[in-house]
Amino acid sequence: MATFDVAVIGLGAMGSAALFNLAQQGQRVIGIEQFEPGHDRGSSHGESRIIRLSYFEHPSYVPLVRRALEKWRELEGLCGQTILTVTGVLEAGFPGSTIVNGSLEASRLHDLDHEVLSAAEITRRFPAFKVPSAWTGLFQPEGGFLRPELAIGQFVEQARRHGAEVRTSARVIAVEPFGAGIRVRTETDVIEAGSVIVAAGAWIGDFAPDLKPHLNLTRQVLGWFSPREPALFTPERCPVFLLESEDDACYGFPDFAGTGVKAASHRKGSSLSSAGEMTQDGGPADEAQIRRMLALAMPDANGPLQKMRACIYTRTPDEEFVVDRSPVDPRIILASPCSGHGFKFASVLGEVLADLAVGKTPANDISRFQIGRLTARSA
Ligand code: PYC
Repeated sequence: MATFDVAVIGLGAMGSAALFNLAQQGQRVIGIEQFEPGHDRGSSHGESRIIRLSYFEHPSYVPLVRRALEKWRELEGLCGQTILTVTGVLEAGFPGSTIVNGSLEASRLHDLDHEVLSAAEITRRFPAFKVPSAWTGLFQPEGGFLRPELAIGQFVEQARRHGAEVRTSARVIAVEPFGAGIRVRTETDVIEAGSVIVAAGAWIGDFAPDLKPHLNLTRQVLGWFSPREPALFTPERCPVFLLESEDDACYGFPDFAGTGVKAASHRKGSSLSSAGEMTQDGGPADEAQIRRMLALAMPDANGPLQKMRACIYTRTPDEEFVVDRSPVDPRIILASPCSGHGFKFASVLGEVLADLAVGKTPANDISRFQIGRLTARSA
């Protein structure tokens, strides 16, 4: 039987980052992944992910994103590849937009560089956008996009270089506390560790019975569209965007790889009863949903469809995260449900999870992500 200081279940964004941080600290650590790192069945694929500082969901995320930025740059320094591209982030919406108003509040509270723009100013500045005249926008220059598959691959690679063991195509079937630690059973093996990080994304409910009833898995469709005027949609001229109309919120990316402008709804999605149900294809209704926002606010991006893909959001009722010790056993650390906006934090949450796993108090405040806030509701 193999014995480790820490076992990490799931090598998606959070798990691979935790594995790296633990290995870098010299811990004996193993990472166990049911597929291959960077696979497309969960929540950490699709070529691009947003990083933004003016956090509309709550201003208390801002210090965490700041640390995440530093940690992404650290990973780039180690691997010599570009993982983070700064384009700035444009958020625009109807009067009363929770995205624009929330971002403005976070920007002011944390003294972030930002500009408030009218609809006409948005188009003058970024001609890719032609939003309705009543809309306003907020531009925050420090955000941009991350390359998820590359980032995960590099976390795993760097972890291996620091001595981590990695098992892929290994499905965990049980996580069992015993006197000296936690036993992890895969279909073929038994592994013992002092503590376990469960970063199983959309599969986390299988290992967290207290959490499972509070999670809603949704299938989110992503579309790549060939812009009608490609020159307007390069990363130099078109920032990462979040757009909020009265009935939807969409996000997207400039055409940085010649594969089109990627856009998706952040709100609409279809419920899944399990992660295994997710299929990769999108249908005409998915395409029409995304095109509605492009037609409204970015008409020149509304060109031929290149491809559609899907990913999973693991949503909590308050659309926030869970990063906490398990109520079953404090040596089991749960990290994952991120409600569709977690990827950017992987670099810093990797550090936080490593600290929790070795019994240290994390430098960043994660009290917002306690599991008790969800379980108390049903008590
Ligand atoms: O990760 O910031 C994010 C995000 C916003 C909408 C979808 N993802």
